[in-house]
Amino acid sequence: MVAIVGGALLLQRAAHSQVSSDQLNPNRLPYTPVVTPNGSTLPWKMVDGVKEFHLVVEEIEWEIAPGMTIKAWGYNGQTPGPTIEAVEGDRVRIYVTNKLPEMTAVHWHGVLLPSGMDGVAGLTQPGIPPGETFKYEFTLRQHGTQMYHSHGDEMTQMGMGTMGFFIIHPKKPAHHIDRDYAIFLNEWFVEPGTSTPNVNVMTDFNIFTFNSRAFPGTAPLVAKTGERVRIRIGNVGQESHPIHLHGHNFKIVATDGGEIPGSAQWPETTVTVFPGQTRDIEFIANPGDWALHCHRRHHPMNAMGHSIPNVLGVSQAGLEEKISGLVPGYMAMGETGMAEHAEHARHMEGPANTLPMMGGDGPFGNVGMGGMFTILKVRDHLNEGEDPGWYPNPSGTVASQVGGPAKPAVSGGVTYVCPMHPDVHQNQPGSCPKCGMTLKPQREAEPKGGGGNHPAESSGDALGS
Ligand SMILES: [Cu+2]
Repeated sequence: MVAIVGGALLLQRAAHSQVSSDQLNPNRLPYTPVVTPNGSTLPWKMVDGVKEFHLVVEEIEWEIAPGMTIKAWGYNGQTPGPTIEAVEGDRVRIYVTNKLPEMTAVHWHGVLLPSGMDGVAGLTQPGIPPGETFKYEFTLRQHGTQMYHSHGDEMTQMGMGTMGFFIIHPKKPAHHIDRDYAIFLNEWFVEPGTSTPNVNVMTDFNIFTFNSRAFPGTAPLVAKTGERVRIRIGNVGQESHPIHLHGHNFKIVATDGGEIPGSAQWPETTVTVFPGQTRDIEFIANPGDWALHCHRRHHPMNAMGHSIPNVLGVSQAGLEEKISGLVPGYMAMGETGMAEHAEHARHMEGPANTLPMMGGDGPFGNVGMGGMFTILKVRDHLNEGEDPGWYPNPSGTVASQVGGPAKPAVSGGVTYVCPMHPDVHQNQPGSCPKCGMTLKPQREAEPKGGGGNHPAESSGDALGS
C-alpha cells in the first residue's frame, strides 16, 4: 500500500505537467480531443492494458479573472479538475490522493459501474482520509458526457470547486466532430476583499463562472466556418443556468443519460442545464463573434451589490457634493443604469480581490458583461492555437449610428459632458478631470440644416437627449 501511494504521488508530479503530444495528437487518437477552455485534459498511462489516471484533490489558488484570486479546492491544481477522456470499452484505473484537510470520495457521475466504485463516502466506501490514496477501477460500458465530483461534505467540497468532466468517447462515432468543447458551470459567493468562497450561501451568489473563470477572464471558443461544433456543458452547482448561443440554432444531442435520438431532437438557441446534469449541443459554425452566455440576467455579471438601494430613475443631483463631504470620494451612480460602472472600474480602485460588475474591452468599446460570458469566434481561416482577434465584419454589415458618427463639436452642435459631473462640459471629446470618465456627446440646439446629419432622421438622432 505504501508503495502504491508513493508511486501514485510520484506519477502525480508528472500529471501536473503538460499532456504528452501523443495524447493530444488527433491523428493518434480515435476521437476528436475535447478542449476544456481555461482548463486541461488529464494525462493517462497505459499499464497492462488499463488506462491509469491520477487525481490529487487539494487546496489551490485559482484566478477567477485578472484581479481576483480565490482559495478553492480542486484536482491537480485546477477547478474544474482536468477533463478525463477515455473510450467506451476502456478499463480505467483512477488513483485519488486526498490532500484536503478532511475526508473525501470521488463519485463518477453518470458512469455505469459496480456499486462499490460509485464513490459515495460511507455508503459505498469509507471516506478517503487526508493524506491517503484510494484506487477506483472499472470498465466503461457506455459513451457520453459524464462528470466526477466529491461525494462527501458536498456543500463544502463542491462549493469549493471539486468537480470535473469524465468524457467517454464512442468506439465508433456516428459522425465526425471538428471541435469538441467542455464548459463547467458554477456559482460562488466570495465576499469582496476575501478569497475563500462562502459555501454556506444558498441563493445569493456574486460570481458566476464558465470553467471557474468569469468574463473577461474566460477564454474564447474558436471554430472555422462550416465546422461541426459540439459544446458539452456540465453543472453540479446550486443553480440552473440557461446557456444561450448567439448566431446559431443548435440541437441538444445528448444528456448524461445518453444520446438523444435524432427524431427526438429539436432546434434551440438556449439550453438549460440543471444541477446534476450535462447537456451536449451541436451546430454548424457561422462566421462572426458570437456571445455564449447564461441568460439569467444576473449571471453574465460579476460581483453584485445586492443590498444597494435601487436608484434607477431617481435624480441624484447635488447628492454627490453633500455626501462626499462626509464620505470622501463618494460617487453617486445608478440613476441611468449601471453601464457607467464599467467606465468607473477602469480608473477607480474598487474593493480588493473582487471583480467589477462588467468589463472587458471589445472592438466597439466596453463589453457590458461579466460572469458566465464568453465569445465563440468563427472564422473562414484560423491559425490554430491563436486568438483570431475581433471579427472583421464585411462592409455594410455593422449596426451604425443614424446620421453617421458624432462629429467634432461646432457652435450650436455637440457638447461633451461628464455623465457624473454635469458641470464638466467642453466642445471636444475627452475625459472628466474629476472622475476620469469618458465625456458623452450631447446635442445642443439642433442647428439649421441638420448640421450635416441625415435630415430625414435628425429627430431620431441617437445622440444624448
Ligand atoms: Cu446562470
